[in-house]
This record gives sequence, structure tokens and C-alpha cells, in this order.
Amino acid sequence: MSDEDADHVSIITIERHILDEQRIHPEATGVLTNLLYDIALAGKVIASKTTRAGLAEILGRTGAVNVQGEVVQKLDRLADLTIYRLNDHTGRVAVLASEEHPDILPIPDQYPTGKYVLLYDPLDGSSNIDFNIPIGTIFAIYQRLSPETERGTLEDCLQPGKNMVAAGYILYGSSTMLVYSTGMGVHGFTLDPSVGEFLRSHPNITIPQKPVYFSANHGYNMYWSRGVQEYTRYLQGKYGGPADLSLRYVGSLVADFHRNLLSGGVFYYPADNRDPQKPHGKLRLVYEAAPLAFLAEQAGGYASNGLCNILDIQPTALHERTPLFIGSRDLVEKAEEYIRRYDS
Ligand code: AFP
Repeated sequence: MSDEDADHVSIITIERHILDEQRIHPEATGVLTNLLYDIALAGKVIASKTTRAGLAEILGRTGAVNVQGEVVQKLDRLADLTIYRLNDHTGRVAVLASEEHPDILPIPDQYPTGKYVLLYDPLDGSSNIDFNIPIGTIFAIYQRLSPETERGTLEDCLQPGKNMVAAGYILYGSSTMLVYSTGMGVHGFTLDPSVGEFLRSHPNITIPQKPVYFSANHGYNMYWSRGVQEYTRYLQGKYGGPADLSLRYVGSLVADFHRNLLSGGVFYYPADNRDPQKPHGKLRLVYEAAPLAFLAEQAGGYASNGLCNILDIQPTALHERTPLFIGSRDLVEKAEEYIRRYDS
């Protein structure tokens, strides 16, 4: 077989890809590699449940309300537990924090702690579960700040996104995909259910130069600031804006982000004045905005809160919310321009 043929038929599993990345760093100990495997395994377990959601009693609500005041779906709880249990005993993680819990999730006393911090949104977009619309898991990995001899702390979890070591998401859609970056580009893997393995399907993802989509919940237009309303008109082709953008909004952040990552475009969930309790919009800085901002930058894009880079923001609380503009760099910078001009 010629080299060219061999290249053409080569199947790259996620294990092989992560190991190849590790080899580029001779100083790497393999701990991050194994942590990423653990997350991939969690993704497979969660995918096996989400694909059966309409069949099993899994579908439906638990009746509980989470810390965000939202109804907790059974699948949320299952995804949350899966990720925690696959990572609480490995000695790779110092502390975890999940969007489903008000406080940090310590490693149980009987297990050792490790050098990484794992933050995750176990099942984002879960209000879409009943409608068979894609949902996703989002994760961010940091190095701990606290001494290795101690238990992980809240401070370990409240780091600005620019400290991130790795981030990614698992999208449970018409197929299951894992997309991640360790700061060496963004790579996508599709789960082959027949062999139970993530295979590399989207190497080196970069956001295309020419944007195709814009995505926001226009039902809230009247609650947006003047700057965001004018920006929206720009995206619709006014004021010299692009005249050919198509509007797509799923209402599942991972799905909306994934589409715009592959096609080019901008997703925004701005601040609005619907609810005085939530003046900064709906999305969470550490669980949603920061990890996706890391991926956007690695793919040549950008994410902002309308005023500054999401990755520069120092979180002050685990469940802090932030406005988010994310995707093609030019379009996100344009949002900042409109917000500066009309809202400050
Ligand atoms: P749920 O997890 O409650 O479905 O919220 C999903 C989400 O946080 C994010 O995935 C969406 O982009 C956003 O909310 C959709 O919110 P709206 O329904 O207000 O547009």
C-alpha cells in the first residue's frame, strides 16, 4: 500500500489522536490524556441514554428544581452523576463543579486528588429533551491553584478562561460528536455506535472566513439594549451589514455553536431587561461561555460579553451569568462596536 493510500484509509480514534498530541509535549505526564479519555467515556455513556430517551422512563422531569431555578430533567441528573462518578476516584482531578450544583463538588476523602479542575454543564439545552432536539455536555479543564497536598477549592474553579488547559463539548444529535481543544487547534470526533468508538471526523476545525448564519432568540428583541437591537439590524443587512446571513436558532447552545463553528456566523445571548434578577442574560460564564470561547479562539473566532474578551473575565461566583457573543471574529467585534456606540 502506498503512503497516500495508507493515509487515505487511516482511522484515527480519539485515543490515538490524544496520545499523538501528548507526544508533542515530552514533559506531559499523561494525566490530561487520561482525563480526556474519562470524559470521552462519560460522553459514550450519556449518549447511550439520550438515544433511548423516548423509550425509557428516563424521559421526563424529576420534579426537582436546580440552582438556576430550572426544572431538572432525569437525564440531567444521570449525565451529572455519570461525569462525577467517572472522575471522583481517578486521582487526576482536584475538584469538580457542575452547573447542576450550587457549590463545588469535592473529591471524596477516601480518594486522592490530582492536579486538574473539571467544570462541566452535564446536559445543556435540556428543556429540548422532550422534543428530540440536540443537547450537549460542555466541559472546561484548568490546572489547580491550591497545593497538591490539599483538597481542591472554590478558588481553583474560579479562574479566568485564559488559564484554561482544555475545553470541549459532546453533542448528542443525529450523531454523537466530541469536539475538543487542548490549545492545539480544535478537533472533532464522531461516535461510531457499531464499535463504540469516537473516530476523528473533523480535524483542525477553523471557522470559515465567510459567515453563513446568525443565531439569537429574536423573541426577546424588545428587551434588548439599543446597541444589540441596532447590531441585529446590521446582521439583517442594514447599515452596510451582510445581506445574505441566514437566521438559525435551536435554543440548545452546543448545537447552535457547533453549526456556526463549522459554517461561520455568530451566536448571541445578550443581556436583556426581562428579569431584574438576571441582568446579564441567561448563560453561565464558567460552564458555558468560557469553554466555548476557548474553542472559538482556537478555531480562529472570538467570544465577547459585548465589552471584552470572555476569556479575560475573572469569575466571582460559580453560577455567574454573562452576555455572550461568539463565533466569527469580525461579527463579534462588530457587536462590541455597536454596544460601545449605543450602550455605554
Ligand atoms: P436549558 O438547559 O434550560 O434548555 O437552557 C439552554 C440554554 O442555557 C442554552 O443551551 C440555550 O442557548 C439557551 O438556554 C436558550 O435559551 P432561550 O430559550 O431563552 O432562548
